[in-house]
Amino acid sequence: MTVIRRTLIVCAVGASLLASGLASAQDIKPRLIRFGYGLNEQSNQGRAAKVLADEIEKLSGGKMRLRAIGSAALGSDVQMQQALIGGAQEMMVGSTATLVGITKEMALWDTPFLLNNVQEADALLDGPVGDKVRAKLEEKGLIGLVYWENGFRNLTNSKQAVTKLEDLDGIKLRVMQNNVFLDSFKSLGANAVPLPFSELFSALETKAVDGQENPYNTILSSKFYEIQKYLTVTNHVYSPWIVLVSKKWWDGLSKDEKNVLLTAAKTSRDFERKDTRAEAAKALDELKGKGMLVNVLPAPEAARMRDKLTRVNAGIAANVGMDLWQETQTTLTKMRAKK
Ligand code: TK8
Repeated sequence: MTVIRRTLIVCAVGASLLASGLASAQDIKPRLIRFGYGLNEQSNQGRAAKVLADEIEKLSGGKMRLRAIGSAALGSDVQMQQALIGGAQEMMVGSTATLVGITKEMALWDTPFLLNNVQEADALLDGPVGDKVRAKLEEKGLIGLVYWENGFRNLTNSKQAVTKLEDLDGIKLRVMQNNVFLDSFKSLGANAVPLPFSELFSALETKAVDGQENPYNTILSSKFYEIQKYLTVTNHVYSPWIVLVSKKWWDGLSKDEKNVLLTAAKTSRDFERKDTRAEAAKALDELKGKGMLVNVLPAPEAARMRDKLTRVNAGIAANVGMDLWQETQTTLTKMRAKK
């Protein structure tokens, strides 16, 4: 054993003795949870973060306190994930798409046109398939509590109305930091550039990129209508958000504390989906009112887009594993047959 290693062990023992000595102090002080998210406080993400904070406070009788910190003030999705893994931050919510580099199974949710409606999303995400994907995070140092709805994604840009596939040619399009999105939009002819969401507004404003894709809610809450003239309804993919906990920190919680987090997370999920859907139903009209020019991609062009995009499916299936892919397809087929 080297001197350094011996010193480390001595320090570790010392630190844990100190920690146990502090336990009584901790009983009085509330357990502080730093919860980061990327959108602003006025967004659907911000509103649900508040519900989560209130629930945790209530269920723990004030012994646990969640501080929700929005607008990526604690970092981009990817940076926060790393902070959680390292134990420097306790919780966050972010896009599943930005987790693919850590857990390849998350790419399942990036499959273009996988889901037809939000009922299918809820069933798949809250069922065995969603659970399996979530469970994969654990070996990477993360606990996935629940999925929130980000929503069906649509295209905006500042250059021209996209009425046919070829209109994407030459559009510099910001995509999430994820190879499925990068490949998908490259295969559609766009000049796809991966960027964190936290840098997106200024990239659009300075014309470093011409366009982006996100649900109506985000286009509205992030004020993209100020700098994007054209909105094309494509609904090309359903994006979930996922509420994450640092496993390092989670492992130190009592059973009761874990239960508080789980129960509160479920309440926040139910609120968030309802709230997001109510907002999405009104958002398109609001965006038109703000001056955006909205067009629905004509059906034959949508079919061409679908055809090009679903070519990335084979790659996704291979990445997430054939078992998971088949289970997903079977679940959806069964659901659709029931109607
Ligand atoms: C917010 C992101 C955002 C996502 C994106 O942090 O990056 O475009 O849709 O919601 O997670």
